[in-house]
Amino acid sequence: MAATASLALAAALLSLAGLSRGSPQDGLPSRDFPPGFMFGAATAAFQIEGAWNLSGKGENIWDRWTHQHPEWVADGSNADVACDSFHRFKEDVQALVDTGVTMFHWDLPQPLQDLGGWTNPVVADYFEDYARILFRHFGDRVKYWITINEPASIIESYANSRLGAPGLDEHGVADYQASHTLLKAHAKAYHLYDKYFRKTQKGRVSITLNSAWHEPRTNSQEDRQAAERARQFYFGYWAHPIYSKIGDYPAVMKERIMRNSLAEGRFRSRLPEFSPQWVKFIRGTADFFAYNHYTTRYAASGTQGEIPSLQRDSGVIRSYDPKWPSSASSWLKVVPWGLRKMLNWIKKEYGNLPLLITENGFSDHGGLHDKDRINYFVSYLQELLKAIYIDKCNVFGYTAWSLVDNFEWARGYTEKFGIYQVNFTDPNRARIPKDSAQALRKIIKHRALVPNLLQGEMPEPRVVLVT
Ligand code: GBH
Repeated sequence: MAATASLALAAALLSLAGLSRGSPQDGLPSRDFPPGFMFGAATAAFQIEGAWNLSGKGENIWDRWTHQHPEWVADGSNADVACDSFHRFKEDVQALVDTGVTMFHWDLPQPLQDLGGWTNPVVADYFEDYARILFRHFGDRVKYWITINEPASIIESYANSRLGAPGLDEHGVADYQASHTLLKAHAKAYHLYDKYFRKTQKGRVSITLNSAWHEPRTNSQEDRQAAERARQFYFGYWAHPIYSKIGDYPAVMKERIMRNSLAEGRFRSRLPEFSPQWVKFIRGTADFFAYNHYTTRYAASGTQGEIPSLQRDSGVIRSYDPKWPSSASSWLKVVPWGLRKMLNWIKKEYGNLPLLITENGFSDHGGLHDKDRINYFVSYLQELLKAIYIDKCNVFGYTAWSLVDNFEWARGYTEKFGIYQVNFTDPNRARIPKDSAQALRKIIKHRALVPNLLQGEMPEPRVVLVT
């Protein structure tokens, strides 16, 4: 009796978690990824390389921020050595299943920050020069280019010093100015490629945007409108200038920021304006959609945040459902269905451009038997397959974050995202595959969400997936 009950429980868990092939409850038309679907695992230079002052490398804004303010990093650490990938890159490349190169993942050279960083429009020209060098030297091999990773995250550190480099507290002002230059820089790099490199190198160029899915907190009309405003302020902010038919920042942002700015006694909006020429120059500068997705937040109508700030301008209060399972990162709750909703919203809003998921992953505090991470990948990939087969979202690839445990920005080494463990006290920085690396290897090898990824180590009920 006990045995039957636990078998039944196991079967129920399996089908809840969608881990048994062909289970009718999981709502998946197919567990196979479409032909040509691309898989990968990602990481970022500053987070792994170390060698901060070797080989002619100059100081960047994250070197400065971590050295000047170790107290702003959760464990007082820095990335001077990190995973030492500068010396161990061969191992890491071997571990990579597929790769592209992102040009800029937050490590702006300090001398450019001394000129104002992204608030200074001249930095867009320097970025174009940098892009030219990369296209020239690597363009024969790199076919998928990402200009900038998560501009929405970059500008957070112009608004709140504790979130990262450059560590400014100019919320509602410098963050908006920085966004203007970031969009211009991206567009310049895109046009440069178009004009001089595309014909011979035949690659594709995009920019990685990120946002949580914003779900209305209640079903009231106010909250539903607030959720839509949140989508515009946190995502449309970047996507609308590039992917919409008319270009430019979303109308709701322009209106609300102008209104608040005038009410503060200013003579113009804190959100800079693009000339019609710039609107045209920026619109359409992506050959595919690149998107980082981790989590979901609730959005409710209300006024919160410092005066002035993006949050206050948005008129949205964001929160989590206490029922959503946690990770080691306070902001990262496990809400797989949010991915599917977001992919559908992107499709409705901007058309069904081919889309690459450039990051998706889960943090814990370490350990090789990372069941919760496997659960995260499986449950998000299930929602991805539903988006592909049921909703016809045009997703052509998926990249897991992260290849190796690494320097997690303001969280130091306290939150681990890797599918490979790195021993940070070992001078050799030995890498060991976690269970999640094996699980992903199976998925990629079979190009399918194969069953029994957790077989032999059935999850206790507490790790049952929320679907
Ligand atoms: C990605 O950003 C980054 O691209 C990557 O480098 C990083 O390692 C990975 O996430 C894991 O964190 O402290 O509540 O204000 C994900 C989006 C945006 C999430 C900034 C954390 C700060 C949230 N990130 N956000 S909070």
